[in-house]
Amino acid sequence: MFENLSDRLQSAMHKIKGYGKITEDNISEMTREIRLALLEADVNYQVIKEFISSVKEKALGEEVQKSLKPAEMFVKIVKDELVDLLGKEKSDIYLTGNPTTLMLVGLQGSGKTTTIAKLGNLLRKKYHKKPLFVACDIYRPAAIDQLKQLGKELDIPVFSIDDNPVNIAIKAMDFAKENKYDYVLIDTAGRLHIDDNLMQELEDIEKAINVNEILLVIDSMMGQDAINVINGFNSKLNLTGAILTKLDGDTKGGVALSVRHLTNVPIKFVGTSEKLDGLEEFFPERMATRILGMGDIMSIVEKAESVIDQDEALNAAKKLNKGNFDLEDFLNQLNQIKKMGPLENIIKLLPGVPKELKNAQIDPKQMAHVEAIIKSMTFMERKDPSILKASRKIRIAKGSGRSVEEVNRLLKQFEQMKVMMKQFKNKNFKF
Ligand SMILES: Nc1nc2c(ncn2[C@@H]2O[C@H](COP(=O)(O)OP(=O)(O)O)[C@@H](O)[C@H]2O)c(=O)[nH]1
Ligand SMILES: [Mg+2]
Repeated sequence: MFENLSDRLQSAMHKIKGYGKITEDNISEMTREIRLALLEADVNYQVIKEFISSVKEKALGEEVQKSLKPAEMFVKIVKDELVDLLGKEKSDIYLTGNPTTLMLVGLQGSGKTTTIAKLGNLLRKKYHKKPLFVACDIYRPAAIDQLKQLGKELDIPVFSIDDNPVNIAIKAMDFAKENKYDYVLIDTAGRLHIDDNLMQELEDIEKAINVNEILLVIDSMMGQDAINVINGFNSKLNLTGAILTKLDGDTKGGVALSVRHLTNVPIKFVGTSEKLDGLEEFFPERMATRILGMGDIMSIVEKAESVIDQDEALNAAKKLNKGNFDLEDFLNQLNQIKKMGPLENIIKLLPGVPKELKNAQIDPKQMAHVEAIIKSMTFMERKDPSILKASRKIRIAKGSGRSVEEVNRLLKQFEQMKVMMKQFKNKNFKF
């Protein structure tokens, strides 16, 4: 995410740490580098100008000059300004309607339909809502099919009837109330450009029913044009927020960093993959720390919480503590980690990880091999690997399609891990 911007800002921040004290000269040098980084990231010119002047003013302030750690102070100023630029506080989604109604709008291909599905998934999982999808993009039959397909995958019903979008929305609301759905998500039609007919249709839906949120979906690859699109939609509809999609692609970051400042529409969610769990709530603070390479532990913790079975994790921790963690437990833990998605995505969020490692592709096959080896063991062998003698190892190697060396390596690593855990324990680490 925003790799180039991130690299450039981080190398600028790194440089300043080499300076003993902060002078006007090196502030100028730093801000020049930051300015270039933002320009390259396609951040709006006006936004850059204000950002830089604000950083400069604060850096020249007395507090920094007198500080014992001026470099840290400078980094903090940049971070705080970034947080401000991204919207300062998290902007929550409306949850307390009865039912709550949300409409997604945006250009064609921006990701509305996919995001409806992701939102339904998230609202149900995190906020225990009972969502209903409404198909108001009636012009392309494929669009309705796409929503139905996604609804089927998630087991979330799709309200779809043969009528005009306004009537569909009205009848969907009645249906939701009768059937006690507490979150209505309306998928709307898009066009390639802002178009009067479409705007009129969206306005008519807004007037006909009580909509709590109108969220504009924007493709983050779009570049500066996105600002015109947002202003166009915002002038006709009461937008309550924006969702930036495709942040997993090689978007430079300009839109994300310019939107809030130029339009005052808060970013509420970001799309981070094509999959149905690829939607995150947007936290300005976390995004800023991520961009500056300070890591984003909170996002890892949250991701872990959403996919990891708490009881199982606790159980494993207890076993580790007692020293009787076996290969069966190890296999369970591997499966839990797998649920968090590709490992390289998690590593990217860790603070202070060197760039080479961040960009390393972790071969999922490696994990699959470990899994295959453990699965080729009998239950007794997993519980007590010490019974594994040569003949058993040969059998396991054959069964898993791996070599005996690999089996040995895994066993050795597992023993080392146990020793390490014991050391933690002796140091009174609490799990
Ligand atoms: N990589 C990635 N692809 C996305 C994301 N959101 C949507 N897409 C893809 O963008 C394309 C258009 O999405 P769709 O929901 O049909 O857009 P709509 O025309 O606005 O309804 C589809 O291929 C989606 O899979 C995202 O966050 N990341
Ligand atoms: Mg669509």
